Amino acid sequence: MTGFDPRLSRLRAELDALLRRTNSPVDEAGNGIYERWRHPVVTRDHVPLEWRYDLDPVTNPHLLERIGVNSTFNAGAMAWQGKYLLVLRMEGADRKSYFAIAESDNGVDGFRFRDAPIDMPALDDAETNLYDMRLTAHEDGWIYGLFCAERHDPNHPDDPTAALARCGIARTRDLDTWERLPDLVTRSPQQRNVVLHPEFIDGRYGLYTRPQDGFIEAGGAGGLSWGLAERMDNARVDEETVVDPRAYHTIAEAKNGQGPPPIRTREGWLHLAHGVRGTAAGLRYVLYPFLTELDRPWVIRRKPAGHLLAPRGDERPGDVSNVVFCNGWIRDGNGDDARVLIYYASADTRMHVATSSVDRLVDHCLNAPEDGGSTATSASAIRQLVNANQNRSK
Ligand code: M1P
Repeated sequence: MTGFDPRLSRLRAELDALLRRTNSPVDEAGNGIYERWRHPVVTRDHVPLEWRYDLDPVTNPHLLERIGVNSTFNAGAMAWQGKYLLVLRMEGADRKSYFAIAESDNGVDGFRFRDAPIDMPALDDAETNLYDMRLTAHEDGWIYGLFCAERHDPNHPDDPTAALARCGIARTRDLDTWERLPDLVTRSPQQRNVVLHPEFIDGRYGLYTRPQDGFIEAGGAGGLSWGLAERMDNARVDEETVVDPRAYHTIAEAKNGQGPPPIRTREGWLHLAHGVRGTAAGLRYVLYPFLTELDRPWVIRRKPAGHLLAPRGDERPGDVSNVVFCNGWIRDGNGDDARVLIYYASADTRMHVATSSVDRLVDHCLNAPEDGGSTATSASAIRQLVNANQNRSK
């Protein structure tokens, strides 16, 4: 279609139809633990035209896209003023990521971006790329955003692939104006995946960390970890202890990290994490839950075997296939039956939602078998279940 006005009308109509499209749970019995929803909730096609096009027919007579969006993924999430809010990792065609907020009235469709991306202050000129924000409404009254702040590794000036990942920290009271705080200091040289616990621990801030030796490889680092900081401005964690270790022949052999901040439940803190293992086709990212003790959120009470959610069907095509990633979920209500909206990205490309409830996720954590560590124990768990079912039907 040529001509400025007809093309603009068509672009507006397509975007409008997408924003009005209703979503529905996928019509299958599923596993009972959660339901996937049919349509992705935010894609690059949801991005406002004003962000991508010069809409002046004098300076852009062919109405060409000037700034491309590659993908919209890995969103932090929270309930905010009656809306369901996502802070998305937006990746431009130039590969730089930035943060932008999209909001919905019901959490499953109709996500609309605010007028412009977040104006996040930079710490210095060397900071190159910010992404994967975890939002924590902390009991100190601030809303914190913790994210990866990446820069070229100055120790390897001749290697354009050498990168350093730190945990960037910003805070806000209104999700509009953000105050940037100094990056988290830890002993580990690479800290890409850090999540703030929502409550004080004896007056200190609890942080789920993921120390790594390299930018991609965990190296000798033990797994999803935990540390305490006295303060969040100039935050420093001197000691990290492993909460959930990486383990041979599990879904988290290569690395694992906390997803969103955990949810307080009657049975303990409910967590969602990502586990990563190597395959012939590259790294595979899946999501798994576990419960930790209420008074000691760094101590696992129970962890079911394997993954809860893994890439499937239409979730596989994209920039990095075989990846689902979650850094945002919303507890929708106070009771044990409260709905939980799990926002997950597929293939580092788009955002989806799956819905569950606190009691279903807790039930899964408490009652699905744990990983026994071998073929024999996995097969034995099934035989026990079969025997129990056979005895029940006698
Ligand atoms: O491509 C999968 C993920 O890779 C990185 O994750 P990690 O920190 O585990 O290495 C990040 O770039 C993440 O955003 C991405 O989804």
